[in-house]
Amino acid sequence: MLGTVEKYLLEKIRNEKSIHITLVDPEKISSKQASIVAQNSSQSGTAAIMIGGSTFVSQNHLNSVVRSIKETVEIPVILFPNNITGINQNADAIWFMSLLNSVDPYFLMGAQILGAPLIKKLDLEPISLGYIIVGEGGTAGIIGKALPIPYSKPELAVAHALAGQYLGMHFIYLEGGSGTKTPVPSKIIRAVKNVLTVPLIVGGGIKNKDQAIAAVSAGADIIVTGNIIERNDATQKMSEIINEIRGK
Ligand code: 1GP
Repeated sequence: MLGTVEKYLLEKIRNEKSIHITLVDPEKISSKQASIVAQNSSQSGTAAIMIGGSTFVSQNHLNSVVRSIKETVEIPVILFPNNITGINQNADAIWFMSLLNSVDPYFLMGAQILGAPLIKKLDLEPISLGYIIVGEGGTAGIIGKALPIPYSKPELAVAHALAGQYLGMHFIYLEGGSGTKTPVPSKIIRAVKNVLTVPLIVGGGIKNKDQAIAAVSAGADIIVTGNIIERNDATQKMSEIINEIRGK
């Protein structure tokens, strides 16, 4: 049976075609700043808040970031963990993810086995996700010991995405790496979208509406932006992105 947050995301995609999620990296932000970002993002029309980064953050700090966001906004808060330390009881859901192109079994199934009992105990909603690192891959690629798929090899991205779908994953995420100069190219998004029956998430390096439109026009159902929240004109940029992708 699907959980509440997953149903909400699927329904939103059905109604709006493509949606936006804001990623908050707890390493880079105080809990007060996090609640302001969440408030602004929510007012701009983002569908949910994802919380996670690529390296370790104190669990006390993670806890206060999640709590202050939950106290501020109504939209779902979904954990985006890089390890079992990214689990927190105050969120609504967690991307239960496997890094499909990692060479380290820990990131394929090890952390998941360690974390699953705690997720059950905390009654967090797990949302199954196949995570694939493409292009430069950024810090996530290094920490996750991934063999990033070059942008020149869309067929390899397709093979990974299909494998995730055939294993029963409910969402597939093409990750270009946070802050990457070149977001995931349309060619790769289109090729992957062509074979998928589950929603496709695309993130990494999306900084403006043109890049967002390119991603959704190529088939992204969800785009994730993180780094732009650090800009002075973040709220305006985010509103532009969200308004542009609606209905595309
Ligand atoms: C990273 O895909 C996300 O996991 C978002 O990337 O920070 O570059 O927006 P940015």
